[in-house]
Parts: sequence; structure tokens; C-alpha cells
Amino acid sequence: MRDTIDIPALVARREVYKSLEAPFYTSQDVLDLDIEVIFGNNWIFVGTEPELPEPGDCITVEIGPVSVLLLRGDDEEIRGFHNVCRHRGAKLVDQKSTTIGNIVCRYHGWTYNEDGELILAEHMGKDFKKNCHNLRTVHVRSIAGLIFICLAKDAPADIDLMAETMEKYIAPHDVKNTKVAFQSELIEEGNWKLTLENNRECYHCEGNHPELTVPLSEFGFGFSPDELDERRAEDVAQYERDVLENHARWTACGLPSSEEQHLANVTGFRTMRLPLMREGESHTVDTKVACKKLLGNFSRETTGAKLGGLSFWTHPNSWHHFMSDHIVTFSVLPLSPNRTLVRTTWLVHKDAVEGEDYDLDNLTKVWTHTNQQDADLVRLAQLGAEMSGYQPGPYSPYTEPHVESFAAWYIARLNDYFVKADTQKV
Ligand code: 3BY
Ligand code: FES
Ligand code: FE
Repeated sequence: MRDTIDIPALVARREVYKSLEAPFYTSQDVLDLDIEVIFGNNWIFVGTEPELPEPGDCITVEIGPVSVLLLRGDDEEIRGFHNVCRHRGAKLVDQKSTTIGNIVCRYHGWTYNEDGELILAEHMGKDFKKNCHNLRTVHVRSIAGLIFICLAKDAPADIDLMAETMEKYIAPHDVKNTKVAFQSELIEEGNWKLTLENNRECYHCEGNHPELTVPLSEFGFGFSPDELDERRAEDVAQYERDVLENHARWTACGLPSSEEQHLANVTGFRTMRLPLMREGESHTVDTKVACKKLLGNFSRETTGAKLGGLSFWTHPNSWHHFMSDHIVTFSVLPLSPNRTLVRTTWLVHKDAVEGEDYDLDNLTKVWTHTNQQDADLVRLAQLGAEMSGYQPGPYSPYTEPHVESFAAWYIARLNDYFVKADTQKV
């Protein structure tokens, strides 16, 4: 028998700027609630348009007990459906990715068109109403080629702000004209919130990410001003001048670059473009572009390849990095209280040829290593959260403000849910 825990009490007593109490990371009840409340009601990043480039292409995504089928129609639009037949409930598409005409259930042949309408169901009699058995739809929103879905009946409307803001930032990288060079699925042995918290800070980077810290500047992720000696103070001042100069240059090339953050919104997000180290062009070990064919309209002659790294972080489950030559996106999905899937996708120009324009190892090396290093840290954090000696500990105000933003956002969503449930009782 499982201990019952009082989740509303845990939510009510959460202390600001401290890590969460252990059951948030360890309990099956909390995970069930996370899947229902967080993953069931918010906009969840699940993939990119280049994963289903042509009409008829389809991918499936599993979120807890829900399987979603995403299908690109003849009109090029991507639609989302619950991947469950309306006859006796067989799973419709069992592959992660495939190409289909109509959606045909293998069990008894019920057939749905690209709008999810049931168009064929034999032997059901003349009174059978096909139009009462269409597939259940899921909200889908593509933001500059990044696909978000929402499982709720009413999806949060503030995705409009995220879409409007991010279209401008991402459009120059032209996601729709990219292709998937590689996709990895890493299962981290930790709660999904530990994966997210780990992503929202670079306090751990210097000691743990030898590959990532080559292209990134250590000052991009916060520091305590009272620990800066004179030399480092000058380095910081230089970095800040670099940021301003680069922002001016990029803005002149039509690349919005300044920080925008709306982390307390229901559809919370943050973005900014930061310069990479010195002559750095991309997230690679030698800091040069990994792919000779640059994205969109970028070229060595016009914009140059030093376009920094545009980062985009969303609550509750994604982050993305856009460079001049490639894009890396990350989607986090919970599997159990202590297992989390991190799906990473590397995109390059759709005409780039492997072996000629890019070397796959070079393209993927920094983030393959960084992901593995992060997975090891998340595993340690999970092991600690499961120990009786664990107590919530303090976040750094300088390097962990975005860990706090995430934790506060999460607690606010659960709180909203409990308040609503209470009002409905009255
Ligand atoms: O860059 C990222 O995706 C995050 C933020 C800094 C550390 N981490 C790997
Ligand atoms: Fe799909 Fe019978 S369960 S056709
Ligand atoms: Fe990391």
C-alpha cells in the first residue's frame, strides 16, 4: 500500500527560493497529478515540423497514459488526435513515425480521414452514425516550426504571446527548411522536474560540462558580484560590451536578440540571443559551424556565421538553441516518478549532405556529451531526494533565478488546480 500524501499541504507550504520537498520528486501520486494537471492542461513541446515534412507523414507522442498522433494533411497543416480507435479502442498507429493515407485501424478496418472523420466502418448497420465516432482531437500549434500540443479542452490562450514573440526570433533560422540530422532519446533516472531544474541553471556547468563550456561564455549564466576580483570584473565588463555590440549587429541583420521573459505566464517562456566565446560560431567542440550550409538566408558574406546562440526555454518541458548552422531542440516527458525521457533533435539545412556539408559526430558531440553529463547529475539529485537526509536547500539568487521561476510556476499551476477544485465543490 502506498502512503497517502497531502499534496495541497505540500503546495501551500512550499518555501520560495528553495528546492521542493522530497515527495515532489519521488511520489507516484505527485507524478500522476503532474501528468493530469501540468502535462494535461499546458502547451507541451513534442517535436518539430521537419519530423513530418510531407502530407501523410505522421508521428506519435506518448505523454503518460495518452498517445497522440500528429498527421500532416494534404493542405500541409498538422492535426493532432488521440491515437485510439473509436470502435473498441485499439491503438491506431503503433510506430513512432510513419507515412499513411487515411488512418486505418488494423483491428476491424475502421478508417478515418486526415480530419479524423470516420469514413468507413463496415457491418455497423444502417442506423449507425459514423459522424458520432470521429477521432478525438488535440490542440496543435506550430510556432515557427516547433510543435506544441495541448490535451485540455480549453488550451491556454496566452500561447498567442509566445507565438507572436518567438516567430520573430526564430523565423530567420527557417525551421521549416531544415531536416532532422539526428534524434536521440535518453532516459534520465530522475524526476522530470529535476531534469527541468538542472536545465534552468549553469551553476553546474563549469565543473561538469567540459564540451559545452568551450562554446559558451561563463558569464552568460550569472555570477555573484561580490566574488569578482578586479581581473574577473574586467572580463565581465568586456563580456557585457560584447553582448551590446553583438545585439546591435544582429538587430541590424534583422535578428531580434534582447532578452524577453514571461516566465510567470501560464504559457511561460524566456528567450535571448547570447554571443558565444570569442570567435565562436556554434555549439561545437572547435566552436566553428558544424554545417557548411547555413540556415535560412544566413551567409558568410552577409550576416556572417557568428550569430551567437538564440536560446528559448519554455515551461514545463522544453528548451532550444538556434545557431547560424544548426538547431538543437529538447523535449522532456515524464515516464515514472524517477524516469524521464529527454528527446533531442538536431536540425540542419534541408539540402545539407552528411559527410559533405557536415560530420554527424562533430554536429552532435557537444550536446550528446552534455546530455549524458546532465543525466548523471539528475540521477544523483534523484538518489539524494530519495534519502531520508534530504531537505529542501537554497537556490543561488545569482545563478539559479530560473530554477526558482520554474519551481514557482509549477507550484502556481498546482495551486490554481486545487483552488478551482475547491470552488467547484462549493
Ligand atoms: O543551455 C542550456 O540548455 C542549459 C542552460 C545552461 C545549462 N544548460 C545546459
Ligand atoms: Fe479499431 Fe475495431 S478497434 S476497428
Ligand atoms: Fe547541464
